[in-house]
Amino acid sequence: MGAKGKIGLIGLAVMGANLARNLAGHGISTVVYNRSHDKTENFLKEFGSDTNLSGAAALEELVNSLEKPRKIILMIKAGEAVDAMIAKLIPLLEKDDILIDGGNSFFEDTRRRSREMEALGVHFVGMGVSGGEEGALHGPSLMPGGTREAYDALAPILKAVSAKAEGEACVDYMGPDGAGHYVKMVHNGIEYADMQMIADTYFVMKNVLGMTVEEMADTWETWNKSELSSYLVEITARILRKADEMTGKPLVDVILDVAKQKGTGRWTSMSALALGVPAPTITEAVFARTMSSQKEERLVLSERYRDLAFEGTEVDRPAVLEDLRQALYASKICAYAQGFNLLEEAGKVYGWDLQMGRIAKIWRSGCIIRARFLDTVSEIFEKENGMTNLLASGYFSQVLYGARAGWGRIISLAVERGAAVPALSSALAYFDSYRTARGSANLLQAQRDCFGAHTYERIDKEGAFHTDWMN
Ligand code: NBP
Repeated sequence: MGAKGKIGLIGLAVMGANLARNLAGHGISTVVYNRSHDKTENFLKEFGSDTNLSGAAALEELVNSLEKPRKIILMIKAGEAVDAMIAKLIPLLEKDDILIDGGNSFFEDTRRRSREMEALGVHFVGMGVSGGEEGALHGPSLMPGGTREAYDALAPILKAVSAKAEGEACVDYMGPDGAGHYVKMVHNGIEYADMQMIADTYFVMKNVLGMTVEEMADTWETWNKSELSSYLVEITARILRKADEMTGKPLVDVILDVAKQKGTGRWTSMSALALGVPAPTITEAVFARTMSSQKEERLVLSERYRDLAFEGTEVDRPAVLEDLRQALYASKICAYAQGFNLLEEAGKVYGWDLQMGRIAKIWRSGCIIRARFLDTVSEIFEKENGMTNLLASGYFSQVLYGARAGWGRIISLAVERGAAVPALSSALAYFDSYRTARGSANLLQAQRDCFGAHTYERIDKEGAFHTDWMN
C-alpha cells in the first residue's frame, strides 16, 4: 500500500457513502469500511476512480492504512451498533487517535462513550451531521463535540467538507463530550416544530380556505421570497407541484397521513421536561406525529363526529392568507426561542458553555432548518450582547407585536372550524403565557396546599405558608 489515508470512514449507507465522496472530492484521502463487505465493493466499483478513495475489507486493515494519530468517522446506525463497533475498534486504536461518531446518537450515550474512550487516551468526538444525504455529499452543517484538542486536529477537514454561509464554514466547536449531539438533537426538535407549523398552515389552506394544490404551491413560492424564506418552505412548494405517476393526482393527496419518527424530536422533548424548560411547540409536533399514527382510531372517531366538518361562512382569502403568513412566522420565532432556551439551560447544566450565536451561524446553511431567518437570529445574538431569549430581542418583539392580532384571528378561525393546528396554537399559548406577568399558578399552588399541604409562597412576605383550607 502507498501513502497512508488521512481519514477512515465506517458505514457506507446513504450518509456515509456521500460523506466519503465529499471528503475525497476535497482531496482528503479516505479509506472506507462497511460491515457487509459487498457494500464496500459496490461503492468502490462506482466511485473508486477517485484516487482519494480506497477500501478496507477488515477493521485491522482500515486502522493500519491510516496516518497516526488516526481519525476514523462512524456513520452507522445509532444505538447498539455504535457500542458494538467501538468495542471492536478499541483493541486496534492507540493513544491520541480520534474516533468520531457522526450518527444521530443520544447525547447521554455520547457522554458515556467519551468517558470510556478518554480513560483509554483515545479522543471521542460526537458530531451532529445535518442536511440529509444531499448535505452529506455537497456540504453538511456539522456540530462536533469532544475535546478541544480533537476538534483543532479535525477542523481543517471539517471546514473543507462543511456547507458555507457567506463564505464561512458551517462547523464550529460545540463543547465537551455530548455537546455536539445535544445541539444536533435540539436542531432536530426545532425541525419537527418547523415542519408541523408548515403542515398546520397547509391544513388551514386546504380545509378552511379550500385552496387547490396549485394555489397553495403558488402561495408557498411567494412566501419563500419573504422573511419565511427557507429550505422547508421551498420544498413544500416543490412537493405540492409534484404529480403522482400512477394516478396523475397531486402526489401529496395520495400519501398516507401517518408520520414516522426516529426519536430525536422525542429526545428533545424529554430533555426539555427533565431540565424544566418549556418547549411546548416542539413537544406538540412530536405528539402530532404520534396522533397521526392513530389512523384507525381517527377513522372511527371521524365517523362518530362526522357532523363537525370544517364548514363555515366564506372568508376574505387574501386577508386570511396574510394572517396565516404572520402566524407562521411568529410561531417559528417561538419554536426557535424554545430550542435556544433549551440549549442555554443544557449548556449550564452539563457545563458545555454553548454559544447561541455560533450555533445559529452554523445552522444558516447545509442543514434542514436553514433559513433566511437564521441570518437574523445570528445577527441578533451578536448585536444584542448577552441577550439569549429571542422573545426579549428588540427586533423579534416588534415582529411579534405586529403579528399578534392576525395570529389570534387564525387560531380562532381554525378552532371555530374544528381544524386542529397544534403547533401554531401551542406557539401562541407559549407566547401569551411567557409575556404574562401574573398567571394562574397562584390557584394551582392553593390547590396543592389544600389537598397535600405542599405550602405556597406569598407575594407580600418571604417564606413558606400553609393554610387549613377546610375550616
Ligand atoms: P443507517 O442508520 O440506516 O445505518 C446503516 C449502516 O449502519 C450500514 O452501514 C450498516 O452496515 C451499519 N450497521 C448496522 Br445497521 N449495524 C451495525 C453494526 N452492528 N456494526 C457495524 N455497522 C452496522 O444509515 P444512514 O441513514 O446512512 O445514517 C447513518 C447515521 O447518520 C445514523 O446514525 C443516522 O441517524 C444519521 N443521520 C442520517 C440522516 C439521513 O438523512 N439518513 C441524516 C442525519 C443523520 P451494513 O451495511 O453491514 O448493514
